[in-house]
Amino acid sequence: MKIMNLEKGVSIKRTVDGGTEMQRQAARKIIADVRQRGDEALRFYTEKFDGAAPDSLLIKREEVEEAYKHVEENLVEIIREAAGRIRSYHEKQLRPSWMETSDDGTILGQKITPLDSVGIYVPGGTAAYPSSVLMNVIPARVAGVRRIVVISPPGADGKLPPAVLVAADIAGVEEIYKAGGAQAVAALAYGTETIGSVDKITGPGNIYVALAKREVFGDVAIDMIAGPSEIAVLADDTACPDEIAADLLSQAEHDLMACSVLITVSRSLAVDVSQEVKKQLAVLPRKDIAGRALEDFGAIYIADSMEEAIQAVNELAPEHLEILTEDPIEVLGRIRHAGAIFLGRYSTEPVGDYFAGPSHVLPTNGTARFSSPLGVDDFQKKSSIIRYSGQALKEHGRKIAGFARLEGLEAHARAVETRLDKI
Ligand code: HSO
Ligand code: ZN
Repeated sequence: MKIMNLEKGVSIKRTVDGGTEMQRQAARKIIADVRQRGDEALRFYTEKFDGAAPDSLLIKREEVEEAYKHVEENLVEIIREAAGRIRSYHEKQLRPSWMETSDDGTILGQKITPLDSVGIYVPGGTAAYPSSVLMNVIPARVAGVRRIVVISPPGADGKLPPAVLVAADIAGVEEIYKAGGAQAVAALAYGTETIGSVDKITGPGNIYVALAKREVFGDVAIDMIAGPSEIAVLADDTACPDEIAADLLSQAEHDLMACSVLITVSRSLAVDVSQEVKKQLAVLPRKDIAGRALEDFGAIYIADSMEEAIQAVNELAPEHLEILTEDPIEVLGRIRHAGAIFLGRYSTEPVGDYFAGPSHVLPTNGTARFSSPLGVDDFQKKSSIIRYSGQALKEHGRKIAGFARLEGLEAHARAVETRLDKI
């Protein structure tokens, strides 16, 4: 990995793939076709892009039962335990509706209602992660969403990976469909004969899924458009180079465009980590992906002071931040922007990917400056509650009518005044 002095902050070329005009048009065409021809179009594109012609778009209960036979029992147990931890974490995010009564009888409040239905897109191929099924479905379930649909492209054998089916079942999903790409997003957004439309679509996917999500946004809600994984490690000379190298590689193996950086105040640590990365990369099964990602988007920065290092982290606003310094809690107070923050050497990033409890669906590409991890809030919405008493309207009615006339809205003013006359 290249070692650089952190002089004027971090400079990582973040390429957000907005797709080409041709790809955008292709996504639009598929969406229009699914809107028009429904299931028939879904089957057509599934055969064309996934090479499979599933007999049924809906996964039958027997297929789920069968899937359990293909996942080792102890792994099923691990998925269950992870699900339990993710559930307990998200239960802490639940907020009650509230109402407050003032002395004059005014009641103000906020009513929280779960979304009626959500569709969770699960990518296919080597990116079909059962952990991501849990990390999307469980926050939605805890939020109280009644209908949760999972949709994922089948392999050429017409099937979904057994571990994905098992994870969906453990998370309590009863509706799973085989379809992928823009066609799956269109089906979720507008519905087909088989698939009922949903109110919100979440989950990562390839460029066509991302483009389709942008396209249907407004008719349905979507979550964030997630970019490739990122990790920033902030370390001083108390950290272990082999552990940092392993953590940088853990995210680099995700994607050719994954971004792993170390920011440190110790030159000797920088050199040691760079050597360790080389050593560990050589024996990694996904060394081609991780190696390219590190070369193109990885870097080790040496800062003059912890102050400067922290400023660089805040500029980067990384998806994952590991703080490996003598006193991580003290540093934590100075971090403003990061999706998930891991404190100390035993909190290696994969602990969060699989098990600790927070969702691993996190803001990427610097969007941690203004957005948050996926959570219960993403699957609920709020209604404001207003109840004015006669006494309250009597006291404030003239002011309200005055405000309305300031805007030239006479009917607004009169709506208030018809009542005022009767109090
Ligand atoms: N680190 C990824 C999530 C993931 N890791 C899934 C392993 N499986 C999110 O940035
Ligand atoms: Zn990961």
